[in-house]
Amino acid sequence: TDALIPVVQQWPDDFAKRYREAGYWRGETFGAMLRERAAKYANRIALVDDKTRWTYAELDARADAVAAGLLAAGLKKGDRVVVHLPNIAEFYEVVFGLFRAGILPVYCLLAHRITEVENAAAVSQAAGYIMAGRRDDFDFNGLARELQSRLPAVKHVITVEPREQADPAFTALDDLKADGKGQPLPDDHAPTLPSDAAFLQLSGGSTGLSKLIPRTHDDYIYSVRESANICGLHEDSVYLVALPAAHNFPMSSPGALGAFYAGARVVLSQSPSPEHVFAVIERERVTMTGLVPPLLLVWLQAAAGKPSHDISSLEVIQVGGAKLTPEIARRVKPVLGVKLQQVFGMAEGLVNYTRLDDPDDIVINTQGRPISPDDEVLVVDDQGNPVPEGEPGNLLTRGPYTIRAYHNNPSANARSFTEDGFYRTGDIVRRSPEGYLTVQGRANDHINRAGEKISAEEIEDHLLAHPQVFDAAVVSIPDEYLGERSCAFIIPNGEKPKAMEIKRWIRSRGLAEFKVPDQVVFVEQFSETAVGKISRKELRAKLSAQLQAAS
Ligand code: J2J
Repeated sequence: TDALIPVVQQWPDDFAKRYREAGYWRGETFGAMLRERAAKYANRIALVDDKTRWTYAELDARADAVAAGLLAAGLKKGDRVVVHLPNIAEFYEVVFGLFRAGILPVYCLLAHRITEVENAAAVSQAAGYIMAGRRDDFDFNGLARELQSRLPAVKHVITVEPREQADPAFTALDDLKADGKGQPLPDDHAPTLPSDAAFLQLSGGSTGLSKLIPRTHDDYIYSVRESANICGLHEDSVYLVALPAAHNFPMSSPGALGAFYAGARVVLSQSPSPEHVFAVIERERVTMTGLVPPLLLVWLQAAAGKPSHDISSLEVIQVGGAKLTPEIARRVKPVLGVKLQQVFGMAEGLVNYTRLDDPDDIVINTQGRPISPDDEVLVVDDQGNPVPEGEPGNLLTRGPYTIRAYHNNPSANARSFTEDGFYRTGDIVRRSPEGYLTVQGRANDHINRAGEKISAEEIEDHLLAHPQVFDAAVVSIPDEYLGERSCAFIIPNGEKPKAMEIKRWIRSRGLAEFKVPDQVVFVEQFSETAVGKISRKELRAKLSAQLQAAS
């Protein structure tokens, strides 16, 4: 029913008017955007993976077929479908098909497992789940079966595997498309509005109940279009998706969507490791990609040795998702022979870039400045008062592509947004007089493990469910390679379990592998002072400091 269609908390009228008049919101939609590119670049290659090369015309036609198939299967405009796919061409065929049908993709990371997928499906009230069947390392058919048994509302399970390999319990994408032949598209009778939500993205480090981020066509296309400009994408650019395709960074900063916007070519790699990806770069003459800092380190190592492949087509490497240290930033140009661009972004909106013509000092020492002249950035103390320029403080922001609320989550909204609509990013930054931001740390209890955000509270809750755990605190420990790693402090309940058992326990709870604690430390108590007197947050900080001092 209509009541279930996610309602986007729209920007107040005066803001919306300003954003339109400034030309940020142009009334574009993703479905129409692809149609226009297909008209202009019909026979140019849009998308490449290990087995596929699709032209813009082909991607466009495939998206239509998917849209028609989804509607013929009984899905409706406004429905939500969880998308859980690897870096394969079908990812974009499916996503654009959903956009065209007015159905909202809910993006899960490939690493997510049943618990995260179930949460995303439950909170979004999803009617469908699209996955890639049995892969080398995981059986998504099994996950789909479990999902349907827990949430019967997920009526439609679609697999992108070829028909012959598809589990007969589910609909093969080929069959879905065949069934949709000749069906009209909703554009004919209920066109997608630019102010409609295009999709729901998961907030990084969400606890049990996922925080879902609704992004409208207008606001997201603005960020994508301007990102493509800032990053210098053009028709002859070749953008490599090395990070998980569902993540906001390779999706939109400028990401695959920015590349499509610019009429460029998108190349997908199923692995970001040099052994695999350097060959792809050489073969496809890739010009640009985005990495997280730990991957950059591996690339630097591989390129400093005897490189097995010619990666000289690369012009720009972007690094974001977690803090890049100046020492490593400095090595990028000499070792890889490319320009570095730092990116500090968030799925909720605000994205900062160092500009391609910025001096080295800025590129090495800052995480960039916002996309838009109308991105409002406040750096405030814990009472909400602005700190002196250049001093560290909490980053608050609002603007033409930053959400005003999470989907259907009043308590998270009360915590995460100020009364006048600023998003509390949870990041501690310094701002230079020129408006460049340097990330200093974090105010909230996320662990940023190689760019993957982990909520301490979520892991603690799962640990507390173990019979031999009396209490647990999960903290972030600095890590030379990962940036941060996770450590679980545990007060055993009677007999002490083995650390391996604790890790196995977290896995058995159906969570992504990156959430398994890297380290487990058993303690008799957390603190000499009464535990009740300090907050969880203070406790975590204290435990982390103790462990670092001891090592
Ligand atoms: C330090 N911390 C950073 C950076 C993100 C582009 C790039 C990244 C993301 C992303 C994204 C950082 N230095 N360069 O969505 O479009 C941390 C901050 C931030 C959180 C957001 C994009 N870049 N971070 O990482 O939603 O703590 O988005 O608030 O996953 O990552 O995480 P996420």
